[in-house]
This record gives sequence, C-alpha cells and structure tokens, in this order.
Amino acid sequence: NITCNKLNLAFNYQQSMKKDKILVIGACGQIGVELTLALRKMYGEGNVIASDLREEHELLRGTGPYVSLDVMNKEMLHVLVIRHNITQVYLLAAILSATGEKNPLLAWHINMASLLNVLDIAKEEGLDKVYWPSSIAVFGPNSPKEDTEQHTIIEPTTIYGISKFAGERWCEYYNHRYNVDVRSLRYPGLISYKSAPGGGTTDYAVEIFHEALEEKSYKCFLREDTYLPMMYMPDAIRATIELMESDASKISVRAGYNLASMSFSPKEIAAEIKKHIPDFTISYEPDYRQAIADGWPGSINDELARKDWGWNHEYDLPKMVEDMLTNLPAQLA
Ligand code: NAD
Ligand code: AKB
Repeated sequence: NITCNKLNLAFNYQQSMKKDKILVIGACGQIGVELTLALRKMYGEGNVIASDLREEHELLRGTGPYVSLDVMNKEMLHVLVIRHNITQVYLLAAILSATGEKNPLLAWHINMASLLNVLDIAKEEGLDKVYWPSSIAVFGPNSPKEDTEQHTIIEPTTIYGISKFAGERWCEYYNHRYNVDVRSLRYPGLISYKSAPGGGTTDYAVEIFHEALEEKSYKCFLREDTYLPMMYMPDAIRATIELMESDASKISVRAGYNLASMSFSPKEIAAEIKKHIPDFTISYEPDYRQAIADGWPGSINDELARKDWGWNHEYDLPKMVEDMLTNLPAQLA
C-alpha cells in the first residue's frame, strides 16, 4: 500500500508539473477575444498564446502573448506549435455564412484547409486536445425545423454549412482513425458586447443593440418572424470550457454537439429591447441573408450535451437583453 501511495503521489506530481500550453487561432474575432481572456484566467496568461491575421484586439493587449499567424501557412503553424510546446489548440478562424455566400470557393478553402492543418499537426505532434466549432448551419431546409435533434437529416445548402458538415466528419475521422482528442460544439448565433461579429446571418441580433442605443431605430435584414437559435456569449464560453475540461470518457460526439439556450425572432428581441428603450423602433428590409436563415432550424434539441457532460444554459432572452443593455454602453463610450 505504501508503495502504491508513493506511486500515486509521483504520478500526481508529474501531472501537476505537466504544463498546458494553449494556442488560440482567430483570437481577435467575436468568440476569440472572450475565450482567450477566459482561458488566460484559468491557465495563466503566459500559457495562452493568442494568434490572428489581424492586429491584436485592444481588449487582448497586455493580457498575454500575441503572435501574428495565417493558419493557412501550415509550416508556420507547425513551427509555432513546436517552438511553444503547444498542448491544446482552439481553432476559431473561419469565414462565416453571409461572407461565405459572397465567395464560396474562398470560404470552402479557408474553412477546410485551416481545420486540416490543425488536425494533421495535432496528429503529428500528439497534442492533448483540439477545439473546433461547428454551427447550427450544418442543418438545411430538409432538417426538422423545430427542436432539431443531434442526429437527423443534415443537408446544408450554404457553403459555410457544407464546410462545417465536412469539418465535423474530418473531426470524427481524426478521432477514430488517429485518436486525436478533438471536441466541437454546434454554436447557435452568438450575442456579445465585447467584440463584434464577423459576417454571419445571426449578426442582426448584435447590430440591433448598437443601433437601439445609438439611433433608437434599426433596419433589420431578416423578416420579423424569422426564428433562429441564439446564445449569449458567457454561456457559449462556459460551454466551450466545460466541454474541453470534461473527461474524455463522457464525450460521445466528436462531430459537434447540438447546443441551445434560447430562440427568438427579430420582432421578439425588438419587443424585449423596447421594455428598456421605449422609443426604440424597428423596420424590416430582408436581403440575401433571409434565404440563409430560412434554411436553418428555429430551435435546437441539445439533450445529448446536457446528458453527456452536464450542459445547462444560464441566459434566456430577457436576461440576455438586460445584460447587453447594461454593459454595451461602456464599450461604446
Ligand atoms: P470571427 O469572424 O469574428 O473571427 C474569426 C477570426 O479569425 C477573425 O479575427 C479573423 O481575422 C481570423 N482569421 C480569419 N482568417 C484567418 C487566417 N487565415 N489565419 C488566422 N486567423 C484568421 O468569427 P467568430 O464569430 O469568432 O467565430 C469563430 C468560430 O466559431 C468560427 O469557426 C465560426 O464558424 C464559429 N461559429 C461562430 C458563431 C457565431 O455566432 N459567432 C456561431 C456558430 C459557429
Ligand atoms: C452565422 O450566422 O454565420 C454564424 C453561425 C450561426 O454559424 N453566427
């Protein structure tokens, strides 16, 4: 028994000495800024390297190491991973749905090559974990519209959705073929006040707050009755970290877990904002993004995430709107 205890102590000591070193790719985007800050709090600022094509986001400045990186350059990425003894990669660089429809081949190229570069280096270097987000965009017009389940008809019609679906298959392949511990969530549209969204169809649900505070009116590019699954950023960051911290034995889905918290239409979020800003008005002028939204589910069934690793959301529509309107004015000042 004494020998066993000594061995256990030695093992625990070794484990505690093993340093997690994290690389966040696409750290200056809507999710990247907040995820990087959250990871730095958990792992220590020096252990989370932020990287992006863009110049360092102002909220990241002075909070930890930053490197300029084009994830399409596999050699550079590989050198970075080796030089910094990276053990985990969070890959957030991507072209989102609305921008993707303007240049489908570019979106396909970037979304696929970035993921394959990361997965392959993870395999080569034996990285501990990889995180790569999928999206509700994997679903298409033939998927059930409400309470859309994890495993159902998946026939995306946007290039973004096609790239996310293909990416999910690659994640599963690298997991079962090469044992790469890759984890993924199908995020709904994300709402945040710290960093701006980057070319998605759900971006209206962020724009509306900026316009409500600055102009007291908003012209929405979706119809008033367009229901989409959405989530407040603090919930999305917590879900990401909880998934990544879960014991591997609890992860039954490598392709991308359905994840949900709230669903609403432009009319409903406008009504909720009006409770705080009574003279706010909204008008509607649907554009090409309406067709994208029409192909996506109105609500998502995420019971598998709840069952496997204990996911539970905190924010509903009223709580999110109140928090946005409390915190956004300071960011705009
Ligand atoms: P974003 O567009 O705000 O940020 C992406 C970041 O990647 C940008 O800072 C961009 O400069 C960077 N980037 C682009 N090309 C790069 C390259 N070649 N090399 C390095 N960096 C590059 O996107 P986001 O909203 O933060 O989304 C992050 C991930 O989450 C994406 O995979 C996206 O598909 C997924 N997702 C986002 C949402 C959402 O509502 N924000 C919903 C579902 C899924
Ligand atoms: C988009 O609208 O493209 C993203 C998403 C839901 O993936 N926000």
